[in-house]
Amino acid sequence: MPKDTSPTPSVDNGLHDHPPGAGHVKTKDTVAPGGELQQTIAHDGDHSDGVAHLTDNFGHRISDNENSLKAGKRGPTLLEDFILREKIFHFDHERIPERIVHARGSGAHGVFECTKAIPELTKASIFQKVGATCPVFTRLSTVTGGAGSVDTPRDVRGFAVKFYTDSGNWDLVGNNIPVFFIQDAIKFPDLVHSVKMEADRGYPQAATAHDTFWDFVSLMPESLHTVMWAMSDRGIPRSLRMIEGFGVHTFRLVNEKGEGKFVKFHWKPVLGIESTTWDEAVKIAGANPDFHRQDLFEAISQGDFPAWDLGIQVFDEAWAAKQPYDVLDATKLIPEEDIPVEIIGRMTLNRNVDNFFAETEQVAFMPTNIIPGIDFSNDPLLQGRLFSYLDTQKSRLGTTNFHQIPINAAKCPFSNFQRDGMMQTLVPVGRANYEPNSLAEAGETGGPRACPTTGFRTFEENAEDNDPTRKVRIRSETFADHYSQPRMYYRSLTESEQAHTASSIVFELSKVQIPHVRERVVAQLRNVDESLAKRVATGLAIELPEKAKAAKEPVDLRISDALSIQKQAKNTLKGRQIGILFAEGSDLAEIKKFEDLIEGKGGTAVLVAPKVGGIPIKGGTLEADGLLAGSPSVLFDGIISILMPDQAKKLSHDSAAVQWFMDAYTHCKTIAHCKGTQVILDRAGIEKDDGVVPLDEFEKVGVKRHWAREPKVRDLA
Ligand code: HDE
Repeated sequence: MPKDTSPTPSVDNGLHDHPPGAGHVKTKDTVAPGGELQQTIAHDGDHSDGVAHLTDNFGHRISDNENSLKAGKRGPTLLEDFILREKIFHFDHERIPERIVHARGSGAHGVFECTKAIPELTKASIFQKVGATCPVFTRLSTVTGGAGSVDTPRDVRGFAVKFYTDSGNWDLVGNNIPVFFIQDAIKFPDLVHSVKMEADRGYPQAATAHDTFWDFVSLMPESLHTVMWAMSDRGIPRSLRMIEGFGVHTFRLVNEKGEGKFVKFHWKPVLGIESTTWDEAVKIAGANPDFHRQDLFEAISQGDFPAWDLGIQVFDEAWAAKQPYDVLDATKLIPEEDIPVEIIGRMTLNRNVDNFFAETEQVAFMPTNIIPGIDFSNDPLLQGRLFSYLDTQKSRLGTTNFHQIPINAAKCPFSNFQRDGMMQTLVPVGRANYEPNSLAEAGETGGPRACPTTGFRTFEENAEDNDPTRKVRIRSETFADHYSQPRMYYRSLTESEQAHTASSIVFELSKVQIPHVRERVVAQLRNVDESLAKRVATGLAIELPEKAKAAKEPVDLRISDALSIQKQAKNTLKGRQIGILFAEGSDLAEIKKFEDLIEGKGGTAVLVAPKVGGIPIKGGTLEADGLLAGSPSVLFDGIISILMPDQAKKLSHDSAAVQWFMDAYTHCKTIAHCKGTQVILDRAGIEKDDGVVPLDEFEKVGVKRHWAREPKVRDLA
C-alpha cells in the first residue's frame, strides 16, 4: 500500500491508492476501458532536492513563476506568453455552476459494512453477508444557501451516500428529515424558487424566514409536515455527525426469487442526535460560518470517525393498504412504533477529501444509481427525481462523461457502447461500438452484452400480463413480423427497380470483408424474396445460405404502386435541368427555341459548348454556361445536341464529347439530337430507341428515364 500523504490517519478502504512521491499534482485517475480505476503519475519530475518541477498543463517546465513576458522591462505584456495565458485561462474557468439546491456541502470518504445479512429480502450484493464492505462517499449539505453560505441556518440537511458496490454505484440521496415539502415533482421548482433568495432583491440567503417561502407554505398544506420538522430543532443541528438520515421515499427490496417488499431507509448516528438552540445557531453563524464543515473535517482528521447505522423499515403492499396514508406520499413517515427500524449495516466516514473541488464539488449523486436487489417505488416525487439528477449533472459538470470523473466512476468494471462526447478520457479499442454485432465471430472484440440473469431488472409490481400498469421491457408480438413489408416493398418495384436494388445490395456486400456477414444478409433476404436472395448470392458468387429463422413467418401483402418511383414518375420539364450542346456554326434560332421551350415549362436550359466565351454561331455569337469538359451530362436530366456536321465530326474525336453522350445513354436519359450529331452517337455506340430522338421529338418525349434501354447497357442478372 503506497504511503498516505494526507493529514488523515491512513485507513485502507480501497479508495486511496496514491503512488508515492507524486508531488503537488499527485495523481491523475483514469478509468480503463474495463472500468478499473487506474492511477498514473501526472508529473513526476523530482529534482535532486526532492521538489517537483513546476510545469504548464502540457508538461513544459517553467523557469519563472513571478514575471510575465514583456516587451522591455516596463513594456506591455506579450501575447506570446503562453505560460501566463494558460495560467490565467485556467483560473478564469475554475468555477462550475453550483448546485441549484444543496450547494453548500461537506464530503468525506468512508466504508460501509453489512452487519446483518438480509438475502431473504434483497439480492443486493452488499447485503448478502455479514462483514461485507464497500467504499462510500458521503456528502452532507444545507439545502437553501449558496456554496459560500453559512453552516447553521435553519434548514433541512442533505444526506447523500454513494456506495461503490461490486454491482455498480448505489446512491441513497436522502435528507436529515424523513418527509418532504411536496408530494409531486412538478412542484419542486416552485418550492425551491420560493425558499431561495427572493428573485428581485437577492436576499435573504440561506433562510426560510421570508415572504415567498411562507407564502408558498400557506398555500400548500402538504408542506406543513416537513415545515414542522424544519421549524423544530431538527432544522438547526449541532453537528453533521449528529444528524439522522432518511431515504424519505418508499423504495423496494427485491430478493433472488423476484419477490419484492417495500422499504424505508434510515441512518442513525452512532453519536446520537443533537441540536442547537436558535440563539446558538445564530451566534455560531457569526462566530464560525464553517462550524459544521470544520467540525466534520477535524473529527475525521483526528481519527474520531463519525458513524451511522443503516436501518430499514420493511413492509408489504397489504400492510401499506391498511394505513391511513399512502406510503407513496413523501410527506408521510412510517412511525417506528408501527414498523421498527432494523439495523443492517454501519457506515464509517474515515477519510477527508484530498481536494474539495475534485471530490465534494464534482460528486454527482443520482437516485437512478441503483443496484439489482433495490428498486424504486411509484412515489411521484421519486419518479421526478429519477429524471432530474442526470439532467442536472450535465449542466453542472458540462459533459455526459461526468461518470468518468474519479469520484463518480464505478469501482467495479463497466463497459458499454456509449462513446465520445466532451472530455472523453477513455480510449475504447476496436470498432464494436454498437450491438448486436457478430465481430467476435470474425476474431475481433465484440464488446459487452446484456445479462438477463444478473443485470438490473425492474420489479414487476403487477405481473399479470394484461395489467396496463405492469412495467416491462418487452417487445409486443404484434411487432414480430419483420419480413412481410420488405417483401411487399420489393415486389411492388418495377423490374428495373428490382434490378437496381439487387445490384446495390451486391455492390454493398462486395465491400463487406466479413464473409459471415454477407451470408447472414442473404439468409435474411430469403425471407423477403427468394429470387432477390438468389440474385444477390449469384452476384457475390456465394452459395445460397440457409434461410434465417423468422420470428413470424411473412405473408404476401398486396402490391402497392405508390412504393415505386418508376410507376409514378412524372414526365415533366419542371424543375429539371437540360444540357444543350452547341459549337461554332450552330443555329442560334434553334438553340433559342429549345431554351424558350424548357424555361417556359419551368425547367432550366444549360448551354454547354467546347469553349465558354463568345462563340460565333449562325445568327450571332453566344456564350456557353459551361465548358463541355467541365459539364458532364450526369448534371442534367436530359440532353439536346445542336451541332453543324463539321463540328460534330471534330467532336467525335473528343472523348469529353463522346463520354457526354455515352453517359446520358447509359443513364437512360433522353438524347435529342440534330442529324449532324449522329457521327458522335455512332462513335459512342448509341443505338436509336424511344429516348434517342431527333430534335423535333424532344417535346413529345420529355426527359423521363428510358429504363427499357437499361438491359442493353448494364448486366442486370
Ligand atoms: Fe434533490 N436535487 N430533488 N431531493 N437532492 C439535487 O441534484 C430534485 C429531493 C437531495 O450532495 C440536485 O446534483 C428534485 C428529495 C440531496 O450533491 C437536483 C426533487 C430529497 C441533494 C435535485 C428533489 C432530495 C439533492 C441539485 C423533487 C431527499 C444533494 C444538484 C422531485 C430525499 C446531493 C444535484 C449532493 C440535489 C432535484 C427532491 C435530496 C436539482 C427535482 C425529496 C441530498 O437534481
